[in-house]
Amino acid sequence: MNLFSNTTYTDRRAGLLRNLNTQNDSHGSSLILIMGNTESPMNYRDNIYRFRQDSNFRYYFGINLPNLHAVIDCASGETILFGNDYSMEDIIWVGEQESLTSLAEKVGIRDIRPLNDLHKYIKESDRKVLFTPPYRHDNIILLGSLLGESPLIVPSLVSEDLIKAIVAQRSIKTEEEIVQIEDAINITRSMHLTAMQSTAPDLYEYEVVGAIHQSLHASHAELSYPIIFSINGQTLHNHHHDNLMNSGNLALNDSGAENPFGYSGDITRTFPVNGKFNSQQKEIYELVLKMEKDCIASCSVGTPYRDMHILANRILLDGMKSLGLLKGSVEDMLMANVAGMFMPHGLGHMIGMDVHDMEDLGEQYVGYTEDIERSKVMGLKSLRLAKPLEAGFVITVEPGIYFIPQLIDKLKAEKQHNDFVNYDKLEAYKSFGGVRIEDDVHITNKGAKVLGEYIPKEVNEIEEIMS
Ligand SMILES: [Mn+2]
Repeated sequence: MNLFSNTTYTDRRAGLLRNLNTQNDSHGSSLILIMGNTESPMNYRDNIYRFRQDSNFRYYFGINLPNLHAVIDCASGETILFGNDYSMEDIIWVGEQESLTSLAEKVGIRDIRPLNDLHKYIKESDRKVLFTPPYRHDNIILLGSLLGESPLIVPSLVSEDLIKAIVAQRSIKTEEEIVQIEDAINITRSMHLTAMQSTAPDLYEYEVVGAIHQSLHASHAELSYPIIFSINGQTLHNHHHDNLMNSGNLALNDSGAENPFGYSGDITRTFPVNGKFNSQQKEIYELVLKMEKDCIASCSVGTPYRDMHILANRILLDGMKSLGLLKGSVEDMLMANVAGMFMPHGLGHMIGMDVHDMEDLGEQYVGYTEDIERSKVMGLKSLRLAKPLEAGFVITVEPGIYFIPQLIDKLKAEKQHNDFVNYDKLEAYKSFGGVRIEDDVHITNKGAKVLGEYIPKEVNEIEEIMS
């Protein structure tokens, strides 16, 4: 099993208790319950999906196995791991497994108790139980039974102080985490180079997706999210791969690996199916590339990420004005949110063990503070990270420009943005698709650093790889 040293886990747990006391010093007698994930059946009990451990559980307790739960006693600082060793029946069917005692020792835990003792322990201790938002139904039901509450109200009983304490800690990546994230990005890089080299006219998208999977699994990695690979890049989360690719199409590949330590990469590249950008594609591509590079260069400690999203919008508006697709003052267009029509998603998000890091804890805790109000306009409303950047954050920077024919037709019919949009000229872009370029960036006191080995993104570099 891929584990950091036991001091990593004991230090993380001690840090969590310190953070929790900073939130609220009345938690001295509480219990922190962190639930691991169970196996998920696909179509009958023994036919299961790939097991994915809960990220909070893996962060604090390391063990990447199902059916484990852990309690940290805020008073004593001690951890109890609840779980069962394999029975002979288990060994017959799925083989031998390292003992829980041995695994627990590697993550600095000495107190291991049978899974069935969890109920009794919670009941008899009669102390306040702090837990994070459950997102799997089996854990919601288990929590209901542990707390003696209806599963329906369990999600409303989560501890905001615990959420804030975890977010504060997991947001700042340590050096050994950066090593793992870079490993995930380097595997992701091979997926992207493979995709560029296997794309050609008259192939189906799924044939390239198959090659991406091959490259991923050959590195003993798993997907950090379902692959987006499509000639319809204007559909933001397009998980269908059944189109025949034609010369003249752009292909958008947004895919990433989760490495054996459980850290994620999230990269997007867009390239021409026939290996050569036409002039229309090149103009829009170069504009998105400028948005990406300028935003990365402007990221620094203390800069609100919301400002970076607005910078991307400003470059988009200025560039599309130069191409004759927009008209009028860029400041007026910013005020009228014309950019949301062409980039309806946010500029980026935190990344770490989860591709959208810690979103199980609530996006508002990860990306916002109490005094940053969430926008309601297209684009900005989808910004997952708005708050000022801190040293140690790892974030994605992923601007895009999309021509969504249905949206263009709707806004045109409603005469929206008539003062700014040259709808006649846009007609020639309605089958363009979309361009997105995404890298994963480490914020340090020296500025922003793109993590991982370089993944080609200049026009000439992509054309060279595909030639
Ligand atoms: Mn992303």
